[in-house]
Amino acid sequence: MHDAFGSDMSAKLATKDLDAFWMPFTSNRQFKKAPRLLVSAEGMYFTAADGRRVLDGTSGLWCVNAGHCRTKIVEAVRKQVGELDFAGNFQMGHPRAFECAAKLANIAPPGFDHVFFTNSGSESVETALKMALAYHRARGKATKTRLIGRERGYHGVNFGGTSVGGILNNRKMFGTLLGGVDHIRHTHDLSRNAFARGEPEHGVELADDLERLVALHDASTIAAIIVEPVAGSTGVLVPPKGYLKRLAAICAKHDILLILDEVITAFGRLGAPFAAEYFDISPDIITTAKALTNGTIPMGAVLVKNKVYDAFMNCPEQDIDFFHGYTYSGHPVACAASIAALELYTEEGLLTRAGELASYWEDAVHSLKGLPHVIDIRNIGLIGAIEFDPIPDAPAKRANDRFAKAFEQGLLVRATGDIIALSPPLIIDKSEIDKLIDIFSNVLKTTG
Ligand code: PXG
Repeated sequence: MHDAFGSDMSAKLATKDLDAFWMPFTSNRQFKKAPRLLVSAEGMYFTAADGRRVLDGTSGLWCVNAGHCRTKIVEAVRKQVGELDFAGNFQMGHPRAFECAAKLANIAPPGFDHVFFTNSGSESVETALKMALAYHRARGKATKTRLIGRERGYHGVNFGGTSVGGILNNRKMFGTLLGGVDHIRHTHDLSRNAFARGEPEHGVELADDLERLVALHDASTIAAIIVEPVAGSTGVLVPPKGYLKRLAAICAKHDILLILDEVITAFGRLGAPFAAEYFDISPDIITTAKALTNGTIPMGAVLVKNKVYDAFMNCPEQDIDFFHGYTYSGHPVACAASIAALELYTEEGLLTRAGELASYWEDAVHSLKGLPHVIDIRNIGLIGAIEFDPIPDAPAKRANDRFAKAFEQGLLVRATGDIIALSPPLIIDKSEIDKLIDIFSNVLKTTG
């Protein structure tokens, strides 16, 4: 016997069974009228509640880079939870957290020898922003308190991340947010860059917008800028050629910390372990989460350049050096999952596999050009995006309809605004890429 929530759950779940869960970033009433439920997963596929296999075109939510339910990670979690379920890391410690941090520092870009653990991308962002403020203060530069973000940026949903974020709908309901925050312009420019393959040609000069804010506020008031190397949630905005290097140079010139938010790009999404390496820049702080554990257990990590860490280590030895942390910072089960995931990524060459598939993927995604309502296609690494002309007075409907249709036809994609984003697990092979594109081109041909 299974109750309504058992594993043989059919699509016939009554609306009342779904009522209690207030779902995140969801049109709850619409969803509950026609729920899309996933009940199991393996490798490249989910299984839906009605038994259909659904190709995962989004790595869950940019998480499962090695594919679903990988035995090595599942076993590591099973073992850890029976051995040490919980131990804190405030003035105590357990070996898994140290092991995990060392493993991460080992694959991190040069000069990132220290790791602060969190439980999500949002918490990694808050941690990085607070670190930036405290860093300058610890160096006697206490006037550097301003935080800069970018229009259309997404840095999670807590107050700091929402404040430096630049997506209207994520901000407008929540009052004045943090003070002392400003934003540089975004880089999306269809008039010059539509259908660019990889990094677009035009827009390097948009990095100079940081100079505009320096001229307005003075560098002595600016602590840090946070940007995504490739803006994900807003619909995949690939940075113009040379843009990130120019931004990094302006930061260095003005002693502004560069926080690279790699929550979706870390762990091989672009074909290098970190986007910092892919774009050949050296930020000061890198925020991660998601694929850190292959999505198996919630966890985030902030990778810290040595100069930042060292600035905190000048206080008297008996003093707490950073008044910040979470009960679950470095949770043993999350650490076990992460250690196993990082080993798996290395063993299977997944940290660089996207680079091997990138040109095949690029051709595949751009083959959708010319289909109805497609006004742009973008790609980098194993990321793709298709943008549609919006239906007048019904923003986001075009992409939402295609997302729903794709799910019916056995493919999970992600809709954001009038854009569909694709980010399959890095284990995808060429025949699965063909299948994904096949299903989706059919959806585009048959949806109004
Ligand atoms: N920074 C970036 C760059 C992100 O992409 C976060 C921070 C926040 O992470 P948490 O773990 O707190 O959600 C994110 C999250 C999508 C999508 O469809 C993207 C995210 C989350 C959910 C959906 O693009 N990114």
